[in-house]
Amino acid sequence: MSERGNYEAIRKSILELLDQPEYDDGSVGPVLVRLAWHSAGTYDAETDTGGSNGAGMRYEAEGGDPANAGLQHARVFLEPVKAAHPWVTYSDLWTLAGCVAIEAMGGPKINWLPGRTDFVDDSKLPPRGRLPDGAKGVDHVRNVFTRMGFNDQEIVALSGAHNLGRCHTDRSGFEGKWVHSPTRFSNQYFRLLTRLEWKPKKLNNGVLQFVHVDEDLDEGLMMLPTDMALLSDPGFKEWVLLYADDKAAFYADFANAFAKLMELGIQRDAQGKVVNSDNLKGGYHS
Ligand code: HIF
Repeated sequence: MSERGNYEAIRKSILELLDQPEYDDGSVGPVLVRLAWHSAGTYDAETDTGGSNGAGMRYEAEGGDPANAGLQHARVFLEPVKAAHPWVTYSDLWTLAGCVAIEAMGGPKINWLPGRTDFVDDSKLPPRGRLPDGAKGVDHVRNVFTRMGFNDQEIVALSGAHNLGRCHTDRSGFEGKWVHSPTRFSNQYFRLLTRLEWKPKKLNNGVLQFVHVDEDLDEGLMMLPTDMALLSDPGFKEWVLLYADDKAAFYADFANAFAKLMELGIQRDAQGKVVNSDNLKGGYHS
């Protein structure tokens, strides 16, 4: 029997590649989560453009957006999975990999559905500049995520993903990780955001971030200006405080918000079948 449509096989292949002792903190999980989110986070609800359909990051226009620096590593890690299961679309593979990584790192189960296409619909291509800029503040964060269709509560729930992974000077200009265990999903990001004292620090490259030096561990943790923005706005802060205290609420809300992120721009019928992928006009295939 053909393996086509067996997403359990894809999940298994993804799980097998997550642990990479030589890479960052020992797992490619975090960068796969960032790939999944950046593939979807170009969405604009008003014009119904952008989103994960089309896997546009394969091409220079989107892949070369400075906001996507470093994600070529994530795509390369996933190439063996694509080679072993050529029937899976890149857009399904990248979004599923992020969800599998979240679950494998101890996060909630994300309700992921297949059916995305790799046909590129020229009329749906997002311009550069749709992804958020970590150097900015409250209005920027709210504008970018409202454009995708998220409310304040969902924005804060999503933000808990910065529990995972780290910043790299050669990718974003920022440096360091948000929590001490960056390959373990938890609500520690919110706990540290609310309980530690954060001080602005200008890095040698001129980039401004916020730092907390943990004397016991002699290791600094960091926050982006956009992370700090969640504390300075009452509409965001109430959710930060809730998620710092209530891990179960965070897991439940995060799972819903991340599943919604993965679905941006994907239209399904009542059976869950994608209705806007098979008959795209004027698209081209990779
Ligand atoms: Fe991130 N994010 N993100 N992010 N992000 C980085 C890294 C990760 C923003 C900026 C950055 C989300 C929202 C925002 C992850 C997941 C999510 C980096 C560092 C920056 C600068 C990149 C590097 O240098 O390698 C901004 C401004 C956001 C809007 C507020 C999402 C909610 C938190 C949507 C989300 O899921 C993950 C995971 C990483 C770690 C990647 C790694 O390589 O370890």
